[in-house]
Amino acid sequence: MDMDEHTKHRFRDQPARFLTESIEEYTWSSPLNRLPAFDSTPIFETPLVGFASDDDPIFMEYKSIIADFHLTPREAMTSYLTETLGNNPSELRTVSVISIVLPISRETRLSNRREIQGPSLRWNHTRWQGQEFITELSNHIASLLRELGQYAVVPELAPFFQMRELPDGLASVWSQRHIAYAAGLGTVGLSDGFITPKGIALRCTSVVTNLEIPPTHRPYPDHYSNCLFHTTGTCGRCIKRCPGGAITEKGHDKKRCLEILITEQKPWMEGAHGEGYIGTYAGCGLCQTKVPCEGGIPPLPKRK
Ligand code: B12
Repeated sequence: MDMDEHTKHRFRDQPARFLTESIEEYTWSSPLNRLPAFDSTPIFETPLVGFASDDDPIFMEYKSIIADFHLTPREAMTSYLTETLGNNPSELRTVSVISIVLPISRETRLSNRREIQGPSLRWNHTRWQGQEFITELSNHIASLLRELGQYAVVPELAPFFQMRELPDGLASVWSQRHIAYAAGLGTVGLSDGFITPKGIALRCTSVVTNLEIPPTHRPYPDHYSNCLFHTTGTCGRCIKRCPGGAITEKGHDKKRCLEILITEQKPWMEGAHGEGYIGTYAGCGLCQTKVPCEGGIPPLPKRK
């Protein structure tokens, strides 16, 4: 890519705006953000973009909220510099994280609303083809930052990314929802899903860079405030939507959820629900559709 002076100037002047626009433009124009089996209609709508700084104490708090192995943005960048580039990380002054939420298209949400036991074909294609697009988008933003003279790494695609087994189920060294919360993009809900102004039906990614970017304000009073069940004690619609009882008033049972995804929805992959399902599992997502938080933050009638 040949960077003209105007582009460099826009980047230096307003990095948050420049990056947000670059992410939006790539999402609107990439052929990978399209479902070939559904008339090439878009997979994701306009993304939400937020920024957080490694200086934010929340990243150290995640070491007790999640586990000690959860990486701070600085640790992710240091691993990248030493393992991938063989550089001395002492020169790192600032580390920021760019968090990107990709809302699933309305048509796909509508198709999944009609389902009661496993995902619609559109949702299944979104799970796998959507993730391919997310990989491309993440790599594109990291390359753009490198072209502009920064270091950049996509933690989920880096060699240091790992999944670990905790007593209550799987956890990764880089949790996208926790990163998105830090970057002010939303809060979690009873189902564990991340609820943003564009809803809970989404996928997300993030990029770490040594660029200084003003952090996004976190407008939410706490990490559950977008969930009706947590704020008013009402709702709980996701409890009823789960086809295998993995969600209760106590929250989300990850081990049970995994069993439903891998074992109980296996017939979907074998044609029980029609032809054309792709990937290694069908993808479910029923708790993210036909719920009040599906496409936005539900209005809160009254607080507990
Ligand atoms: C492991 C994993 C799973 C496991 C376990 C899920 C889990 N809860 O961890 C299984 C296989 C069961 C699973 C299932 C699904 N997954 Co999954 N999964 C992941 C993965 C790879 C890692 C998650 C992780 O590390 N979690 C760490 C643990 C500790 O976090 P947690 O349990 O969710 O954390 C809860 C508590 O810590 C609590 N909490 C307590 N105190 C505090 C304090 C603060 C400040 C905060 C913020 C939170 C918090 O809130 C959190 C709720 O999210 C991520 C990708 C990634 N790298 O993040 C995708 C991801 C979480 N999955 C996703 C999706 C879409 C799904 C499915 C719908 C299936 C599908 N179609 O792909 C289902 C539904 C899951 C559900 N209801 O949450 C999306 C999330 C979308 C969303 N709206 O939230 C992600 C981010 C993938 C992506 N690239 O977009 N998944």
